[in-house]
Amino acid sequence: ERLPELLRAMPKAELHMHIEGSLEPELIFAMSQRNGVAIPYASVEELRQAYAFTNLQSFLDIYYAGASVLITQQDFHDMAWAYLQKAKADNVVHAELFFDPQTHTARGVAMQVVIEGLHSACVRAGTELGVDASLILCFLRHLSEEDAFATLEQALPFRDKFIGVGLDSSEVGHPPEKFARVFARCRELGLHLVAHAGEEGPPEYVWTALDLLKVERVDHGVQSSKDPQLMQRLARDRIPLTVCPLSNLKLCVFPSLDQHNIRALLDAGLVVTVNSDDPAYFGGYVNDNFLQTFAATGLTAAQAYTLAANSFEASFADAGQKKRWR
Ligand code: ES4
Ligand code: ZN
Repeated sequence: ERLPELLRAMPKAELHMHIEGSLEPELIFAMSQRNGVAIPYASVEELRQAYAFTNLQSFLDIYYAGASVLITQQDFHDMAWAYLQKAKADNVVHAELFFDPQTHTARGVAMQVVIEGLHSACVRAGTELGVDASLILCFLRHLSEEDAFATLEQALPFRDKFIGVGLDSSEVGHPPEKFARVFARCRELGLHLVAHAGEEGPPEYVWTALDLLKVERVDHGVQSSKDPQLMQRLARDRIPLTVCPLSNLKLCVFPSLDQHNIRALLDAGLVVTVNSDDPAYFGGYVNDNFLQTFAATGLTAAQAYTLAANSFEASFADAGQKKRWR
């Protein structure tokens, strides 16, 4: 089979993955034991069986429980290093990793432990794997503006160790405008800006992410196809969408992969990319997303090339690096 081999072999950038969502059940159990943190599952198998989701919130409840075993700087390093080795195996040459500091600082884990543990793995990936990796700090949108500002304050001593900020967690009922002032401050600080919008939420949330938060990319954004004017705006301004097909399938955003709208988004001229979101929870890493999506929807080799080129264009790599990729 030539198309699957092309999908596996082609160099690509991964732009939408939550590092806490790469924690495999085996690693959750190992860390639970070495840190003496109890989790309400008796075995790796029992934990994996809990991975049956009906919507975003049903996933987030288990995702935050899994992240509770992360305590030491070594834990954060080991988690990111495990992901970056998988990324290397999938021919990812550039990765931008989301992390959720509030999930950890709320449990008493210091910001320094989180950021330095993750960052050391990113540096190691550059030297040992030739994978260029950087971090994007995400604010949890179900928490307050005040909490987000406090988190930003705690992270600023480590400003050189992350390249941007994002917005994630429960979308419906938490529209982007709650974070307009935090994002304005981050913009002044020269941070890159992204936000989850239009995953489960309406096209309106994509408009406000663009116009009020001034994001450079939209994470998911698949609900945009319900609004023709929004589609025109995304195409005209070449605003990338970081699409995560297996995530959308597992969280029941689409009833099956063959009904995913990725082809319609591509046909409308949008800068679509393919990503894994939470690979340990959604049944696969980035190449699994490519392979299953292409098998289900009949995308072509030309579209594979477009998706890979889009991933580099949409990345926050510097202009010199982008030139070398073209
Ligand atoms: C997430 Cl799939 C998804 N959506 C929103 N927030 C998230 N955090 C981790 N995965
Ligand atoms: Zn996500």
